[in-house]
Amino acid sequence: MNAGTLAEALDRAALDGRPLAGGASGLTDTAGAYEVQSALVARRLARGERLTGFKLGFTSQAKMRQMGVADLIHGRLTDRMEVPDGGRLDVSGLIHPRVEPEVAFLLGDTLLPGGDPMAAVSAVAPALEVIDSRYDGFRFSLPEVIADNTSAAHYAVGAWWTTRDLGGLGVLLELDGRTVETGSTAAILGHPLRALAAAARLGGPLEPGTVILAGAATAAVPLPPGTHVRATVAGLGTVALTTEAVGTADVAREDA
Ligand code: OOG
Ligand code: MG
Repeated sequence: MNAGTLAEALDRAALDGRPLAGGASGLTDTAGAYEVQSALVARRLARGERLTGFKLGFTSQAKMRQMGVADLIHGRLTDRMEVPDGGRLDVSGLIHPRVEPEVAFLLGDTLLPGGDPMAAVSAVAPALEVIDSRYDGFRFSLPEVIADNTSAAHYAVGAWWTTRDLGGLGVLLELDGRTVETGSTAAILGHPLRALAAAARLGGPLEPGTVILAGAATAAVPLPPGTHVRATVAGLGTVALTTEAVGTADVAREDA
């Protein structure tokens, strides 16, 4: 399959909420996989979406273990993926969403490869990422998940702090007030600053205003409709969203 054909298939899968079979892409190299990712993101931009961010994946052992993949990956975020803190997210069109707690950097200056990456950062915040692999059963090879824009689906960012050290902060993920995952920002490459440096190296230059997700500090958990999800990062506070299933026939019938 060429890059354009696979990008179109992944785009369709996301739009229709119907997964593709993993292992069928024939993709074997990461360079080719990032070409597919670019073509996939270009399709979103052609529909009027705007780039808002850059994300890293598999920066923690917990995630690598969960997904059976052992290499750092990166993807792109757009304005359509953004959910306001405390907002509602319709998950009815998603395939099998999962949520994970993260930290986010906001760029005040252009982030360039080399130099002190923190000098480009204007603020940090707690974040939630909702991932939704376009492959059946969340089963994929490393090139396949790269091609799929690293399973990116939605994200929410809490209040921004201009001066906070992100090292070794406790992380909590709650669904409906029940703790489902706990961890530390130290799980993110030892320190989230290393994720920022990786973003500079792999994605730079990145423009001022870009949000960078450093990667999940814990494993991801399934996110059903009708769920209030909240992440807390010690010293940074919380970020939350509530899922709903607006698009389903069941809800439509209830409303009738
Ligand atoms: C890939 C996305 C990984 C993270 O934070 O590690 C990621 C996946 O798990 O499907 O976003
Ligand atoms: Mg993530």
